[in-house]
Amino acid sequence: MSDRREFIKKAALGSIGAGAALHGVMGAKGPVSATAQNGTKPLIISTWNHGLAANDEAWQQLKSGASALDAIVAGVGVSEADPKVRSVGYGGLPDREGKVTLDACIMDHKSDCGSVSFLQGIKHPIAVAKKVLEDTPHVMLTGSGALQFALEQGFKQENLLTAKSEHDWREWLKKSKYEPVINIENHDTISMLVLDADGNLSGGCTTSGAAWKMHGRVGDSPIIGAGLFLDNEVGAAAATGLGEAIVRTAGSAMVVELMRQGMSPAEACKEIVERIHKKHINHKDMSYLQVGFIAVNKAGEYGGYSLRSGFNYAVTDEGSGTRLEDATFKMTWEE
Ligand code: SD4
Repeated sequence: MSDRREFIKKAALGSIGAGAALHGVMGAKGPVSATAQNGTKPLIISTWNHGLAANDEAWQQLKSGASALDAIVAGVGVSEADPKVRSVGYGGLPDREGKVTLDACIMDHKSDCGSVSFLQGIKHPIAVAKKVLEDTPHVMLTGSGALQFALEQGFKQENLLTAKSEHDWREWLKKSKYEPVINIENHDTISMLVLDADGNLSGGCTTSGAAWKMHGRVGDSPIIGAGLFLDNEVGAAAATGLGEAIVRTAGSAMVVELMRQGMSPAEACKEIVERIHKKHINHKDMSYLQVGFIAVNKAGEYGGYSLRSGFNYAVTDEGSGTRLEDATFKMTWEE
């Protein structure tokens, strides 16, 4: 049987028994009253509404027999190439020196991972991260070393600062005030989690990071355990939001550990958001703090939760296709 037919057969089997999807109280403030879950395989979940196009591409790739990692690279690659997505890849908002610097990582079901950080001039950092995973003895390459590796691998160096992003940077320069309000100006890091037809987990994450950051700043997104983590025995989690807060708390790794202890994906995301909130109540970052997590477990249950309102994620499965779901959140921006 061809890979493609095998995939379709497994996908069809996976959808049997999905039954009534128990979706949580989405877009609502307060506790997670029901676990968002579906239970089908394969399943793709990614952050923010540009995850819709990314999921569709990744889904098509899976359907044509691509590996989960190739599906992730192609899927989040749609956001990386889209200049309208202002916090990923080409067209991403630059740092305070007008440089677009990119962070990305990828991880597979064997816990192999690859990551690039502070990479400039390469439109698809997620593809370079995959090369780090496959073709080096390392997990992470950064800055000029990551660029050198990318060029050696045949990636093309190009200018990623669009006229629009340059214009916005010049406007920002007039005041040069750093206000990293992730949910308003900066909300587009794409993190994608895949549960494939075989029940294996993988994930990827790619971003131009917080706009107007200091030159050289690296966020959570390329850091395994912070922006992305998975354990194929348990589940996968990924983050968006203020990277500093996610790194301080090893956010995604903690979500996975809570799922290991029996929490549902939605409960685990909520617990870690609560923890991050508690640790930041008197912190200088609190006034603009936003963090959000998505998670999926081995059974195909998934969920998401954010500190503040406005976070959503795209979900794709066989039974319901691709849709956008609003995450439950703890508080509004006014609180
Ligand atoms: C960062 N976590 O570099 C990224 C930004 C982000 O939604 O996720 N924005 O801090």
